[in-house]
Amino acid sequence: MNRLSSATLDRLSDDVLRPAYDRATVKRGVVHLGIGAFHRAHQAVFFDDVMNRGDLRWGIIAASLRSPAVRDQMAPQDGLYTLVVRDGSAEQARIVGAVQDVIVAPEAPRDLLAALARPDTHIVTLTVTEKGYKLDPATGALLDDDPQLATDLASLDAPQTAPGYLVAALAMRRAAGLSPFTAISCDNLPHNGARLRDAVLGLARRHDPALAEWIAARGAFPQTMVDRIVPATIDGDIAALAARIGVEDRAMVKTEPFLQWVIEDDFCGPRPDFGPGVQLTTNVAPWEEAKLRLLNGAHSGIAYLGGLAGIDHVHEVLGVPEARAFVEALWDESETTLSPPPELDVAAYRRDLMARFGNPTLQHRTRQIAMDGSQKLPQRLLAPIAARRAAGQGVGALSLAVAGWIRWQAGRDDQGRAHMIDDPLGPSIAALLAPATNAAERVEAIVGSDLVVPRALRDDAVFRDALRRWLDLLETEGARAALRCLARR
Ligand code: CS2
Repeated sequence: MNRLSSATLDRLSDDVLRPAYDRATVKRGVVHLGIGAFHRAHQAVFFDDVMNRGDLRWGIIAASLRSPAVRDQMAPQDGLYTLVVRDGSAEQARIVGAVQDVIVAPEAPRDLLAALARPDTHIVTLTVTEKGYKLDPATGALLDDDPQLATDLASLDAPQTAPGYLVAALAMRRAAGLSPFTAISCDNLPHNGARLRDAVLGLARRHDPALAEWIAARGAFPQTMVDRIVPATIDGDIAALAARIGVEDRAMVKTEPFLQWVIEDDFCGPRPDFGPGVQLTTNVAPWEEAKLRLLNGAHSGIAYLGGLAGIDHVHEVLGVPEARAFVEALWDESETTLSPPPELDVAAYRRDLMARFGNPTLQHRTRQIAMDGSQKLPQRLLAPIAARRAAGQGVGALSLAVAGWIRWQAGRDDQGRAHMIDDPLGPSIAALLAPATNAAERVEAIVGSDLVVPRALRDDAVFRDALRRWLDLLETEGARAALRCLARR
């Protein structure tokens, strides 16, 4: 079967939407670091929308910082891919034309630096996942002992990290008399703009304090809240799409209809008129906190408890009444720690979230969400736990989710099926847990170290006791029993 490409665009079935602009005349105003499925289903779609409306400055040069896989999928397709939006019953297919080129950074570091340093590059977006910022998840300090960061601290000739690329390119821009670009973190980190700025300035300072000052004075790192559920594509998705549209697309992404981007209105250069779906605001933090603690917090709880119960997909977990009750209980707890923006109706948001999680056509795997737990737990679960404990409140459901994460580290679910621990701190966590012989000792090992759990919670007896009881129950009777126990309370 033919591949999707510029040459085969006109062979697609009529119901497939395609770019309304001439891709050959597009300027490349955006560089994206970390081209995974999320970028293709989120930021790239907004830039595609802008160009469909006629402003052609916002083509994207995207980069993979590690693997050639996405370039190998997209290059034979001239950067084209299909966005498949599934609402639970019907699906809509749209060809996105915004990505003009994909660079594999380790193969061509100079090309990526040149792209970042081009005068036309006004915006740099990043989806490098929580661990890509090279900051300690518990303290936020630059991870001096990270081997890739150590390389970038020594030299920026061929950067290894996202902050390394930004610093090296900003130095080139400064030397060429250009302005900095606006660097927009699109990862699920609290204060993601400030974190990116910290990482960039921290690294720049170690190389050239004057450069750091220039970036601090002239650059911009707006904070953002990004939201769209984008499950990893599986082979069956590619085959089903090929049967439907008549060409094969190995770079397709599947997603839900929901799409939201809240961006702090702090740009140091040109920006597009983003249009619907993007909110520009002065205060992103309350949006971000609500999304991290409600959507992502529940997601992590669902991933560990559902995964332990041997359930493969999010919507199937929510088919278990006790699991739904657990999600509601977790939200009841987290909600009290929020200061939601006036425009956010939390009750409606919770109802919508439950419906989004229940979308049966997304096939969102619990194991996908379970990865990188050490990087996710602090903002999703441990921060609301700390806030509730500081107010003297209970943390029953939130600590069940954390106990689920500890149990997950054993590498087997309740049926004994093995899973990988895909986490940059996996080996350190395994080393912490190795000497422990029972649930109480495992909790002591995790809570007593500052690897993931913040210090404020170290001596909190209520939190420790809750964790100990849940972990014991998870180890002896399993996740379904623990969920039933929570539902009876
Ligand atoms: C998920 C997120 O994998 C995960 O950790 O919680 O990717 C989630 O789907 C998105 O943040 C939704 O906006």
